Amino acid sequence: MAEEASTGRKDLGHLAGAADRFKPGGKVVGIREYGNGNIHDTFLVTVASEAEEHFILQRMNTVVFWQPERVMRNVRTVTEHVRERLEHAPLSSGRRWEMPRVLPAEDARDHWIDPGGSFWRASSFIEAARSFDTVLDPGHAREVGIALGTFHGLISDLKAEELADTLPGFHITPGYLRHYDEVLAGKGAPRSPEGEYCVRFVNARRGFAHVLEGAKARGLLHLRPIHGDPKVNNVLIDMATNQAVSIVDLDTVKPGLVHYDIGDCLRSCCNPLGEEAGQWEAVRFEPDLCRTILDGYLSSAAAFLKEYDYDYLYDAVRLIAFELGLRFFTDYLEGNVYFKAGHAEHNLVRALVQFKLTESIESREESLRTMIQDLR
Ligand code: ADP
Ligand code: GN1
Ligand code: MG
Repeated sequence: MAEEASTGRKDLGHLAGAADRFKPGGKVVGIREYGNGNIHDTFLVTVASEAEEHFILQRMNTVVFWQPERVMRNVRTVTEHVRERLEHAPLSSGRRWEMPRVLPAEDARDHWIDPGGSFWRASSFIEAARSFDTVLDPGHAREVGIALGTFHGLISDLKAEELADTLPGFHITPGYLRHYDEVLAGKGAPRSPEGEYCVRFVNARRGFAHVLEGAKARGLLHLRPIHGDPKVNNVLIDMATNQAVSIVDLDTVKPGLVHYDIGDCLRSCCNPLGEEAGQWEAVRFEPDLCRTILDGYLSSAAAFLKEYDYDYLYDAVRLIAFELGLRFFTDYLEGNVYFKAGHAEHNLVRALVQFKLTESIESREESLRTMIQDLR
């Protein structure tokens, strides 16, 4: 019965039906849940084929991405752009770097909608690589930084008009704050000590929420193509060399501030207990990992960062940790409508983790600013 509990026996047939639509070039011989993403349902499909033994099958979350066809167009644009660039100019480092390919469904479309209305897509599997939910060691941290810098370089010449905005308002912190205020007004303040702590935490940082959008509006920071979601488990590491080989999860690639990406990468990687830490009181930000990641990132990105960009790096990591806590807390108040949640309080605990992380970042402000200054 354990098998039924994990995916559901009825669902297994359903999954095989979806997998069969993507012409895997061989019989599907296995399907299992894969990865720890918070948005889509992701499966690894095994195929009896000599060419490609695996592919990734996803049931897209169309509540979050309510125009999934536009997302698929973007993902194709990005992956094809990077593949063409690499064909003409391979990375000077000579390292392995791969982009997943969008796999066509049998009618040559890039998705299949099942009779129940679920939206399915498939992509090639990056073989002999895996991702981790927390950073393992300084070598891993450096590779994540290198991966983000490499990816920013590879998409730097994508034009804004080539990319649709698949998630309007993504990483616009003042917008999340407005939405939170509406939800709080509608649902009423939570009564638990943890809920009250979160409300106080957000209130104390209202003015800060505008820091990056304000700098953008003043013309100090500029839009560039970004990933949007470069957290540690979206970076794939080659199992033989321990080098980063890919960043997946390309649904949110669009013009934005590189600060959103750098902040997201740091808040994710410099939290050794991880986003899912049960012991949220013990969460802390690890400055040595931060230095190592920035060092890896800057090994390719220093060429395009401007003076003002450095001025806002400290604010970026503080803000994106705060913003994610605010997003989790709002989702808890709303009844877990956005992030997948294992139990009713899951997004509350996730919010507490991010708020503790934000406090830890704030307590290190002076040393982090000095570190960023030294890296210039
Ligand atoms: P979500 O948006 O739910 O996070 P992702 O697209 O990130 O979904 O997929 C979930 C996880 O599956 C990723 O974090 C990664 O570990 C793994 N994954 C996704 N696509 C691939 C791929 N093409 N090759 C290898 N692993 C992948
Ligand atoms: C989601 O899809 P996934 O799990 O890689 C979210 C990110 C959050 C992250 C927190 C589209 O990322 O913004 O930082 O959860 N993605 C979207 O774990 O909202
Ligand atoms: Mg992901």
